Amino acid sequence: MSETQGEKSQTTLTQDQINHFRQRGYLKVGKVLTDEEIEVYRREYDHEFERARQDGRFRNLAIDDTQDLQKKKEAPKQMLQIMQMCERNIHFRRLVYHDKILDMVEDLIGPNIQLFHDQALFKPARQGGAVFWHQDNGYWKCSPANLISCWLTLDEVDVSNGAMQVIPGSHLTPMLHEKSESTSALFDIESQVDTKTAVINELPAGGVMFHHCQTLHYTAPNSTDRQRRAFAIHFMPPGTKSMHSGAYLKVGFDRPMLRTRA
Ligand SMILES: O=C(O)CCC(=O)C(=O)O
Repeated sequence: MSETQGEKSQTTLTQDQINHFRQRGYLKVGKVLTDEEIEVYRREYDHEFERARQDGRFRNLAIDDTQDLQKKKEAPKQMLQIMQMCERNIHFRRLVYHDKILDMVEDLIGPNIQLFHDQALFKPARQGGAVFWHQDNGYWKCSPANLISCWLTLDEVDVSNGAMQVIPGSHLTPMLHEKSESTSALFDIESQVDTKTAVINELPAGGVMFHHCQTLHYTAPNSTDRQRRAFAIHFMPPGTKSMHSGAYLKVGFDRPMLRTRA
């Protein structure tokens, strides 16, 4: 865990990777965590979900399709979320300060990095629900829109258990997010974007990808026998403000500085 001072002498990402992120709004990096780290984070993640089941500190983001499922005799979908894992667990607190991750974030948003928030996003085997297409900043309404998210996997992910899908270049156009007539999702992508252009980011366990806060992204239901444990860290340059009045997501803008270089 470190607050770093002084110049970073060279970039961690290659210039091609940085350009890829700037032009397409996402970057798949691959495995970053060591096997030892994966083992620790899996154990702590499972422990926190067990604890959250008891104290009710998690949400199910899956659209409530209970009635349809009852007809189909299926169990209700679950897209389980624990916000601010870094405040519940010392290991996840360390993870938001992970040097290798912050080095890459620095290459993408600059040397002063503040935490916006973090969340565990768990799709249980077979029952894992979708996260519908959205731009994060459609909800956050932050300005300037220069936040980035690091999406970390604790299990191998592919299209069938909820790998992240993105629309390349969509970060260049902010879109209105409001309740659509035709679907239960908040954003009616089909009327605005050709989803055939989506890129599926398969990753191994311990893998990392980044997306810009305006990149359209989606994760499919988990239809496999494998669970899909993911963790997202949302970073912002200091000075970021939200157009929401008061604190959004119960997080203010007085969040910890994770790295500063004067
Ligand atoms: O983990 C997921 O399924 C969705 C994650 C997501 O939407 C995000 O990190 O912004």
